[in-house]
Amino acid sequence: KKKWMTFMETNRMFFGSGNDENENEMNENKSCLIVVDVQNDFLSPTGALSVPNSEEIIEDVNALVDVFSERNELVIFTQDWHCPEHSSFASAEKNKKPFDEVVKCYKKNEGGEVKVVQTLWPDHCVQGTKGAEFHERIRVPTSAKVIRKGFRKRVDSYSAFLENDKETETGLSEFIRGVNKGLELSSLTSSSKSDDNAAKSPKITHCVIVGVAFDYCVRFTAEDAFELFDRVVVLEDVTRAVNLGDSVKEARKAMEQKGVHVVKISDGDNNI
Ligand code: VGL
Ligand code: ZN
Repeated sequence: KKKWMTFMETNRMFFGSGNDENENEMNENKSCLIVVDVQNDFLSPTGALSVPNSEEIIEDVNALVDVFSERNELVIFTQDWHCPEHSSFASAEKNKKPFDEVVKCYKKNEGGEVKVVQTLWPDHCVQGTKGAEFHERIRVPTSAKVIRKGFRKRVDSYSAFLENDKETETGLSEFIRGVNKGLELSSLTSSSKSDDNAAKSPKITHCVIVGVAFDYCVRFTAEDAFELFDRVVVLEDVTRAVNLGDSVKEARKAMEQKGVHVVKISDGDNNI
C-alpha cells in the first residue's frame, strides 16, 4: 500500500487534493481507477479462461482501491457478464474451437457496417455463475461503481465504454459525465470558490487502469478512455495478459499510438 501512496504523492498534480483541504490549486484535477474484470474465471488458476499468474495482482489491486477510495476518487469495477450461448463463445459456432478467430460484421445505426475480428473464447463469466463473481480476495467497496458488459448476445464487449461494434454504449461514459456535472455544480455552490473567477471547475481528467486481460479488455478500455480523459495510464505490473500470438505486442503498440501511458512501477517508472 505504501508503494501506491507514494505513487499518488509523486503524481499528485493528476490526483487532485484528496482529503487535503489546503491544496486549492490542484482541485480541478481528479482521477478515477478502473479495475477490469477481476473475476474468478480469469483470476483463478481453475477458471474457465484463466489468465496466467493473474492472482498475483490481487494485493496491488486492493491497495490501489484503498488509496483511491481514501482520497475520494472514483473507483470503477468492470464485470464481464455474458448470457449463456453468447456469440463470443466457441461453443456457439459450428466447427470452431476456443481461440479460433472469426470476422463479425455489425450494422451501424446510421447505415454502413463495421467488420471486426472476434476471438472465440471458452464459455466464461456466464451471468450468475461462480466464474462471473469477483475473486473472493478482491475487495469491492460499496462506493465503487460496477459496470457489467458483454451481456448482449450478439456483440462482445472488451472495452468498459463501447462494445465491439464500436457503437453500443455500456453506460460508463454517461455515468462519468454525470459525475463531472455533479463536481461542476458543487464547485459553483461552494462558498470557498464563489469569489474566485479564475477557479476552474473540478473534473475527472485522469484515468488509471489495472486488471485483466492486458491484451484484451484492459487494452480496449484504455484506447476508448481518451474520449473522456486527458491522461490515460495503464499500470502494467497490475495487469496480466492472455497472450495469444502477438496479442501483447499489438496491444502495447495500439495503446502507445493512442497516447496511453503504459508504465511499470517495478522499473522505477513511477512518475507519470
Ligand atoms: C476478456 C476475453 C473475453 C478480458 C473478456 O477480460 O480481457 N477477454 N472476455
Ligand atoms: Zn468475455
